[in-house]
Amino acid sequence: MEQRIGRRAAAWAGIASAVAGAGVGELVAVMIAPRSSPFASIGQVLIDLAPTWAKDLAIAWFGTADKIALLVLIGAVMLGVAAVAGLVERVRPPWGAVLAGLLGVAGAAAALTRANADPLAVVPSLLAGAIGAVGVRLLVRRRTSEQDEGLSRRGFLIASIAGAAVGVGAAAWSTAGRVAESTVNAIRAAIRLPSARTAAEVPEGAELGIEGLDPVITPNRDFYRIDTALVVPEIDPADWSLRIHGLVEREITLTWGELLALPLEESVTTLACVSNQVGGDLIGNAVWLGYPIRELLAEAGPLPEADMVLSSSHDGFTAGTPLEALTDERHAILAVGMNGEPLPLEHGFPVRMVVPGLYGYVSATKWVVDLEVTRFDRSRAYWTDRGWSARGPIKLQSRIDVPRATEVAAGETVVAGVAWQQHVGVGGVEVRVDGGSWQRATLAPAISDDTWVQWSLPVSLDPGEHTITCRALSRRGETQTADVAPPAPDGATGHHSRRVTAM
Ligand SMILES: Nc1nc2c(c(=O)[nH]1)N[C@H]1C(S)=C(S)[C@@H](COP(=O)(O)O)O[C@H]1N2
Ligand SMILES: [Mo]
Repeated sequence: MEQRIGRRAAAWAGIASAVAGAGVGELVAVMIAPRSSPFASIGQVLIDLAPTWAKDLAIAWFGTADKIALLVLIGAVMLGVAAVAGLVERVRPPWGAVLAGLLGVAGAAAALTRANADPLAVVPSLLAGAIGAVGVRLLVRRRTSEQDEGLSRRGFLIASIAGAAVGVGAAAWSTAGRVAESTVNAIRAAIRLPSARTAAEVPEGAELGIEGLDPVITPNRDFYRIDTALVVPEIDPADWSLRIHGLVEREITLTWGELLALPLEESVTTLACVSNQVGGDLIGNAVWLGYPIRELLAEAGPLPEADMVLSSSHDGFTAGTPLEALTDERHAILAVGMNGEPLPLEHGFPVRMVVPGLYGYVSATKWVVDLEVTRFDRSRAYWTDRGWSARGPIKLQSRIDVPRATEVAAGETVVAGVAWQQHVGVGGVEVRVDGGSWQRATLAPAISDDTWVQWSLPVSLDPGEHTITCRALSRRGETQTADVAPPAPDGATGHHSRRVTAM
């Protein structure tokens, strides 16, 4: 007599098969290339397809843990589909197996869409799909009653294999990046950056030294990281080159060796992300070592009709920067160093762009390999294609860092924070307690108009609840707007406030 296995057993069979497939897929990805990982490939495509609201939500909910959240989501969806595959296989074989196999095909297709993808990148996902499909097929086979025992033994065996596979796969996933990174990291560690002219004097007093206030120069390890790269690109500088082409008189190709031989200069620029919420921490300030993009463009000779430079990264991200911002006198550079070291891998090693005054999404391309001189009405960049504004000048903003605690001692307390509008400069900061009048804070000496400045003000708080608010004044004489706007499409506005209880 023939009978079907139970529904629950079928769903579990689907899940066990998919888990085994995914585990093996991840393991094989380690051997081929970390970026060929089924999870990384699908995750990367989802990142690139995600609408603006979804990306905003992810950053708002998970901050810089948004990538982990995405991987968890993909895992959950995969398990759901796998369970469905098991259920389908139970009633309509072999369609469940086909569905399981399609998961692998989806991963393979995703892997192929990546910039600079190797054809071998399809292997981990196809293998994962094949294992999933065969697993579902074998596990959900109709059984006859005398095979009952056999089934449960077989089920136990396959579940164990699946468990082992996922364990190995997870370990592989976590070491994959590290193994590949360690090779490039070793190369990076051996690099001796040339000494440079400096436009990076930090004036006496720029660092107020107030506990809880973000330091005026952000250490690399604390520097915010925002990008669409699920797996950090690992680029051997020996393989790196930059091509400058498009609307130019002469095409230029620059190698790592040629770049390092140019007279590099140090400059200090504060980078800010357009996704930063009012009061948020997607901003940091570093001493960058690099070469002016202006000089390279002058050599290439942009044609008169050009008004934009589309920069591309090794992993396919693009940014559209106004040509003017790259040819005027500001320190728009191809950066190779960050706070005295080669760029950290996650901040764009070996070469990235840094452009004072513009949000990162239109200017700060990491792992940059290509500059196409073009026009705004001809080319669109990664985020402009997703509804963000084509030009992204940084808005006037200020943030309260201190007091950090929500409870403070009544009486005199110091309020301190940072204020910025890169390439315009900050002229002042004002602070208000509750509905009181605006009081002028003390500004620390600015490094330059391209960096944030620290500010502080002692205020007196009666016992009870208070709201402390700050606003910046620009060097152009503008006052930071109180109008509340979300990050999309061109940067958040509004005043930052902190609620504290004085006891
Ligand atoms: N290749 C690449 N470069 C990129 C991005 C990216 O997604 N990919 N994101 C940009 C954005 S949105 C910002 S805010 C800055 C952040 O630079 P950081 O991670 O070094 O702080 O990098 C920019 N450069
Ligand atoms: Mo950003």
